[in-house]
Amino acid sequence: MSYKTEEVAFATTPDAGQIVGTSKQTLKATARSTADYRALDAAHHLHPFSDMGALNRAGSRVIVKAHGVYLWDSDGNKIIDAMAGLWCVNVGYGRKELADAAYRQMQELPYYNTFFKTTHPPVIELSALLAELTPAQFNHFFYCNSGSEGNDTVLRIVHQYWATQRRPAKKFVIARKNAYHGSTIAGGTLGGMAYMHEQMPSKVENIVHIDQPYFFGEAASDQTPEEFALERARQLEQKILELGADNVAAFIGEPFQGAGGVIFPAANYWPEIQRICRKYDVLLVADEVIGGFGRTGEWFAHQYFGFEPDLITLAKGLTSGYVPMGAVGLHERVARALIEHGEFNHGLTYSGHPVAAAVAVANLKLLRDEKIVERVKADTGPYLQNRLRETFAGHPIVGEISGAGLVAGVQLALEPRTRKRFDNGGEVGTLCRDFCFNGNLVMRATGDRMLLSPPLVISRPEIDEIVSKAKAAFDATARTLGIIL
Ligand code: PXG
Repeated sequence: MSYKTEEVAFATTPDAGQIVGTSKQTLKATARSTADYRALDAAHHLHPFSDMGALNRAGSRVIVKAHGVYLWDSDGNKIIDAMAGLWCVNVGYGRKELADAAYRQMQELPYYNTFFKTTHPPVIELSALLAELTPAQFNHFFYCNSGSEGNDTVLRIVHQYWATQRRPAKKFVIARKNAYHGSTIAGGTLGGMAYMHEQMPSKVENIVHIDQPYFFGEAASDQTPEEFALERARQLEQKILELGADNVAAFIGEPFQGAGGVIFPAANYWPEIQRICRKYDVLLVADEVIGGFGRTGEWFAHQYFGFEPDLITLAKGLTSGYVPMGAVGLHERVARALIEHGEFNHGLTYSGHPVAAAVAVANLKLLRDEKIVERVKADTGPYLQNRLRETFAGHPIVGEISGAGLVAGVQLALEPRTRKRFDNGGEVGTLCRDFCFNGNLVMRATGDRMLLSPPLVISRPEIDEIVSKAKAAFDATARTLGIIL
């Protein structure tokens, strides 16, 4: 079908009639044909992290509508979204409560700043609610518009904290290779993606990296996951000693690496990291941009791994992606130091934006009052993890499955038993990702790992649909590689 008129009868597409369950639902959304959209997109839009030449030749998929865990494209295809957008649509698409909150707030007070001795009800409500939902030591929150800005803010807070302690020499921040902390200059520098560093001749000073706890890819063949995790955690201690503990301000890590491949360290990793940070008086920062707000079945991923950070970076699930917002939560002792020592020279026009804050409040109340996180922990999380492990047990190109709650990484491998990886792993991942997409399933590939992170409201039958579509895509990938099933 083509969309040439202002008003489009979506019901002409068989599946689309199910969007709201009515037979003649009309949508204003798509006024152009897919071909016209693609041509205009290619002519005027630069996409993030994309090879634009190749993308423009192939043409983008135009997403026009979403509801629950499903997306619809401009050709009327119904696609199941196993990535919750980009790890963010925790309450699922189409929640009217969030739209209503934005509408009401835009009419009441669409914008006001919080710079010059002013505040407003939405940011007050949000801060109080975050204090209630986060562990007890977090009582203060600073706002921004994204996870990247959140990590920029973390750096500013860390340096200010040590200045207030009269220890300005503590300025090095230790992060990890293959971490993702955003794409501002500071976020990109903190992150450990080599391909991003290559395109950033200007980096932030005093940031160094240690190795990641990626057992499948980097452990020696005779190491247990726990031995390997301990070895990688102890690199932090070595790095601190090398730099001098008096010069080290903070360590930052994602509790599990998200974009880096859903890499879950063994259970002894984070307690050891915490022990080292405490021993050398180094602030511990958990980047909860993906792990926060229920992904692992706990409200925050650091609770799943059992450690207590001094700072947490929040974004994505904070608003379920309905509007942009990020935040940093400060441990009471860090907050106190900032509060008691004069001005903190940092802020953004939209820090604590009233509409974003109102949407965040509505979103967090849904997560809390509908017991969505509890359901992930007790029901849908274990169900997804079990279904994946049963379905792919013994699959000839699946090396390991990592994850908890509603986040998982599936490792592609040439020889699963010996952990031998494909020489062209990135291409195999892309192939598998394309098979998923062609089967109307969105999964993400990071190199040779296939990632899932569906909306937290997903049901068991929808999980079954994802797993069976993923199986078909993995089988097709193996067949294309000439591997016998
Ligand atoms: N920290 C973490 C852990 C993230 O995953 C950011 C910070 C930055 O957030 P903003 O809002 O500035 O993008 C992220 C973002 C992917 C993908 O392809 C992942 C992210 C963003 C875009 C794509 O997996 N994570």
